[in-house]
Amino acid sequence: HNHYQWRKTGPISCSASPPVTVEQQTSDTPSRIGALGQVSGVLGCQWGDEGKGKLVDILAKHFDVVARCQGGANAGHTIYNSEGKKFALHLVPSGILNEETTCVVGNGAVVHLPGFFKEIDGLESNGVSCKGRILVSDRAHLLFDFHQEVDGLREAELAKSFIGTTKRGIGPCYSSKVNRNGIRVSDLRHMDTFPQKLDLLLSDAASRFKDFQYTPEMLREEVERYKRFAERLEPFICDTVHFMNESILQKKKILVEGGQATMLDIDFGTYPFVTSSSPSAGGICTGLGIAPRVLGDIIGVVKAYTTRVGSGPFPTELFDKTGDLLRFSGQEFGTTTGRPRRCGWLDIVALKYVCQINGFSSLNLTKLDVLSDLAEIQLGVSYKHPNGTPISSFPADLHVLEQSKVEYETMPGWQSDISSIRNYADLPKAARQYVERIEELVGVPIHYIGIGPGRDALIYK
Ligand code: 2SA
Ligand code: GDP
Ligand code: MG
Repeated sequence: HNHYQWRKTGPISCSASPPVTVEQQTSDTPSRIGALGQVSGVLGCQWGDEGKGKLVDILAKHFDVVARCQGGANAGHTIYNSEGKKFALHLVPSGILNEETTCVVGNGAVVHLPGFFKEIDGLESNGVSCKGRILVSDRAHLLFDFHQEVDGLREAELAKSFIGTTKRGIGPCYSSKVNRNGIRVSDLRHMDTFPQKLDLLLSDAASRFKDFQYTPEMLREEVERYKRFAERLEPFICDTVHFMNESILQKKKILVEGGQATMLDIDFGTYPFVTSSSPSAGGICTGLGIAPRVLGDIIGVVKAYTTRVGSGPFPTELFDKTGDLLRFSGQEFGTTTGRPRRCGWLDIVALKYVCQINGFSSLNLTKLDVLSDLAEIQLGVSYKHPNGTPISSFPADLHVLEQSKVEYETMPGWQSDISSIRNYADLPKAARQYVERIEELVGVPIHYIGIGPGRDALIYK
């Protein structure tokens, strides 16, 4: 069929107009997925690692394009194919396992080319064909090894107040972008001026950090390396703003995959303990060059409890055996760095704030199975100021946040294995009560419930 052939005709050209082919809804498709807006998004509601990758992988077969709009290889999205084989993706969108999907790395993302090629080689050697299926924006900024080194130096300089970054160079690369001396993918087409630009960036870093070693030899080597990368990247480079907008005109279905989450957003997160991009709904438009009015459904992904990796406030954090149990049962270790994740109860105050910012059409509650062993489950429903007054919205002031006391509602647990249940009605009553209480508190329907890491472990509500 046309759609398939378009994908198989070799590297995608940005200027060619592919045929209009919105995938037909098959009989086994829950009608809800078929009805998702032409341009839909999947965004994280907490501090990341909610299971966005899994939902994107599941939805991908109903979309023509899956696009990343922000972040870089700090993201870690773990997905499993139908044979149960595990893949950990970083910059490559989680649509890649669905062979008919075109994957876009948008202008808002930052690209570390050595890491990108390594990721592609890993996928290819595991039987996932990437050729002609990934488009990288010519406007995206390049993240160099030196950005990663600077990330480490900045963290060391912060000493005890370090952010706990992934040390993937994200903050320093976005700093270069905002400083207006960053280097973009399109600059790889001008190797004559590239050395000069890179020299400016490296000299800048050397004058700022005394431990940053910089020699003319380093510049020469890096330029030679990037000449080879430029050649290898050429077939991937695309004016993705044009591609996205043409795809919209051609009625293609587009799914945007968020990295990190709103509580790590540079504007809305627990600043400065945040990432340097906009993982909330606004980032979709700025990171892809598409208009707000084309956005259809935005699905928020929220874990049935909370995790956070890195420093910063976490009001519902557990420091006891229950926290350890969640970490162990939920396998809460960083996909990119392997760091143990901090664990705690679901924070409804933070979730309501995130729902306001993003205007989610529905939620995917994930990892409900991880709570199965607990006799009781707590829901953080409100914060109280140290002076006793209730706090009506999520505070910007980290001092207020740190001093405020969380008030909990206690819900009964279900203490039975729910991982093989596929119908909402078959869930134990206490599990349904938990789901419905969350819906009631935040006012957004939960349409998807995760009860295991596998592709099929999803309940449609
Ligand atoms: P950065 O590296 O500058 O973006 O770090 C700034 C903060 O953002 C957090 N951050 C993340 N939090 C959760 N998951 C992320 N991805 C990986 C994963 C993390 C890992 O999927 O597990 O492997 O450690 C991610 N990326 C950034 C980070 O922890 C800082 O708090
Ligand atoms: P992302 O960054 O939001 O894509 O999430 P990560 O992949 O970093 O972390 C989520 C982890 O939970 C992954 O290891 C997933 O395989 C796993 N996972 C996702 N959904 C579920 C679920 O419903 N139940 C269980 N037990 N694991 C899940
Ligand atoms: Mg992750």
